Amino acid sequence: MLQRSLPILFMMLLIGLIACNNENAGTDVAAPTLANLIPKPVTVNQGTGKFTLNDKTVIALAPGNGEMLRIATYLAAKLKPATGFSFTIDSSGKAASSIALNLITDSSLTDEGYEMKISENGIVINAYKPAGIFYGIQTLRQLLPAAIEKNSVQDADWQVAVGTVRDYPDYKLRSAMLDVARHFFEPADVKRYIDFLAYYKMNTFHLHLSDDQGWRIEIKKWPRLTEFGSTTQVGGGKGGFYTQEEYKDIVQYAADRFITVIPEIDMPGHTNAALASYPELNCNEKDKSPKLYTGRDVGFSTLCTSNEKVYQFVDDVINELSALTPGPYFHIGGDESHVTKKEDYISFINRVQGIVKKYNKQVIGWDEIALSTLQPNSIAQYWADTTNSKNAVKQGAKIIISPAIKAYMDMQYDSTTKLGLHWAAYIEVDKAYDWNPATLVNGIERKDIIGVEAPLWTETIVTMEDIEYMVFPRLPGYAEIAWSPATGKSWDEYKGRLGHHAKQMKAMDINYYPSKLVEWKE
Ligand code: TNX
Repeated sequence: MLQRSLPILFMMLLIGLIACNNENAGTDVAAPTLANLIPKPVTVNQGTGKFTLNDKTVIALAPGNGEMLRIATYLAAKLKPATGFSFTIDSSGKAASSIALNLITDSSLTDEGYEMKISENGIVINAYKPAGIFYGIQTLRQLLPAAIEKNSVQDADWQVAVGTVRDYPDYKLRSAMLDVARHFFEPADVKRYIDFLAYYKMNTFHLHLSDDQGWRIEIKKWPRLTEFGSTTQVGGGKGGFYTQEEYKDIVQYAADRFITVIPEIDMPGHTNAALASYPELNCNEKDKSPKLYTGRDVGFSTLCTSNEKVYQFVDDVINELSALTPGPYFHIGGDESHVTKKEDYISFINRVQGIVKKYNKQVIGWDEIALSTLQPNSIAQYWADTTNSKNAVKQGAKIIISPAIKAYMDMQYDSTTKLGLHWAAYIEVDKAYDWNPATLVNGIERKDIIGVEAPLWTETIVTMEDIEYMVFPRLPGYAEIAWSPATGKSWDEYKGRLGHHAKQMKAMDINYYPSKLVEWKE
């Protein structure tokens, strides 16, 4: 008897060993929880029990709304690869297991808010507007095991904790910038960056499209900007640019994720690439254009502000780029124009604001633009100079808060960081998180602030891996500053949640900086 059962016992032991060694088996054994969301929702209540996605779960929605159907399709595309389930989109209202997406008439949720009810039988996401449904979906992604972010079928229990969430953003504008001028990044990288913003409920993407080292957007009337002005970058190398079609595709990709693109053409300084392309934009036209520039200095170039040709150029650029950009904003730069005489700078910015207005866009400029007479709806972006920024407020302008000392993602974490700069500060992950835009500057109050932006300048940033290293893990913190209520925030509490996001960053293959200040729960 014993002899006959020995091989069976041995087999059972072997199977047990294999099961224990299989890293994928029952991935994420921890009980599902609502406790680790970033940005932290306005209210969260965890119940008991769990809902488990299965191969019968459908995405349910009312028929007849194309935008809702598009969002449901986006959700299915996010959930299918890792689960392998089909997630049929269903409007019969009869499914046994479902994720239901509903528009409701509760305007107190605001345009971007949502509520989510998870029971053992299914999930309901309600919102007043489609954007809110989209943000509810981002919350759902974070509530599932992190393996949901993988691109191939994973062996996991797709559980979500029972509970409710009611959530809406604090700031209207929640933004990150990417400088594609100092180093050029291909559309695929830009889209990956946009996906990062969407995951953390940011709604604005500022694209810095021109600088001394390169001009990155095709302008049909001024073809040498890209034929010549785009052909290098910091340190040399081939540079690059977006055709108008590629730019439109990026804008659409962002719009599909409820993200508005702010295009920036930086002027009158930071214009060497344009000046090198067209001699007539220089005051010393009779001499010659400057050469293309591949260094890292700032503040040495200027458009010739007394030259009418320059205004034709600016008009054409703003006209073409505005036509490609559905969003309400046009960023005119305006920073560090150190070689433009002050009176010339002021008259230039005043005139350019009028051109932007003519093409039905709202002006945004770095805080120096407050030296000019701001148009009633112009927006100043506080990055360095509090006097300029307060002056903008006095003129009635709204402010985007992007202080270099807190929010510049190109600043090194500490003195050992290999990438990045440190002219403004070292910004460790705690310092990036632990500040309040509404109390940072005496004289700039909550009511003056339209939103928060974290810029990434790319003098030292060459690859997507470099981008990820500087952006993560600071970006989730900036997103939380912009989305979640300011009261009750603390680094100590936040860093626990952030530690849990290591799994998601890993699942998304993000090359993040593993700050020692955080206990990473990979
Ligand atoms: C300042 S921020 C700049 C950029 C640089 C950045 C580097 C701003 C408006 N101007 O031109 O890339 O510092 O951190």
